[in-house]
Amino acid sequence: MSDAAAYELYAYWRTSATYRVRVALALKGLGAEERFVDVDKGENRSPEFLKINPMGGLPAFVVKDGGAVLTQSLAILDYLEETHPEPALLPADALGRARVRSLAQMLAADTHPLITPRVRKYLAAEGGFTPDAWKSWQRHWFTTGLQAFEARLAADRETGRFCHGDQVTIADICLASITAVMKVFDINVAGIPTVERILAECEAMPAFAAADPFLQTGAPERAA
Ligand SMILES: N[C@@H](CCC(=O)N[C@@H](CS)C(=O)NCC(=O)O)C(=O)O
Repeated sequence: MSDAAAYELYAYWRTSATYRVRVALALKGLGAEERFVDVDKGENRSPEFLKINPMGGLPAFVVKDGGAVLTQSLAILDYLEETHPEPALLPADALGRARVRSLAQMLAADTHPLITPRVRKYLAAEGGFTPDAWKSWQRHWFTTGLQAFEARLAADRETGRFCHGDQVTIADICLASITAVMKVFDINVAGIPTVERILAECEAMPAFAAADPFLQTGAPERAA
């Protein structure tokens, strides 16, 4: 893999947002040196990490030449797309790009933030959430997001082998990033056949397979 020395990626094994960057890097033939930040030990809230990302979220992406720190996975994907346009992860036309970004944000902006550790910790501490209540919460928001995503895919004629035509885009990356973390939490959503068909296409590609959370540094053994 080329360019591994050009970037640093602050990462944790199971993070959905970091998964997106890992897949995009791999699709573009790039790499990054990973810096492990243990979210379960609260290292993302340490003074050192908050200097890197005051939101305390992973990933953070460092462009070593100049030292710029990028946060927000979709902004990092845009940066990679602009600096390494091939293979393109956005369509060539403006309407297509808007559709792909809309699909991506249905999951990255409207679904994923609701199931993050900071929300879990707040609901447990301030809302009296038991582990079972948290599981129901996770299931509810994953289901809401993925069933809406399925409805869009099933209705739109632009849907093809992948979310938009026959090329992988950031919409596929965001989709797979959500279902990868659902597997970690052992959550299934019914009634999403188009999503399942597209995920099978993604998971057959080495870039997606290599980003599997259970293959990352610090991951536990996958449950049998
Ligand atoms: N919108 C951000 C999300 C960042 C984020 O919330 N990352 C999660 C892991 S997937 C995290 O580090 N959470 C820590 C926490 O919630 O305390 C992005 O796309 O990069």
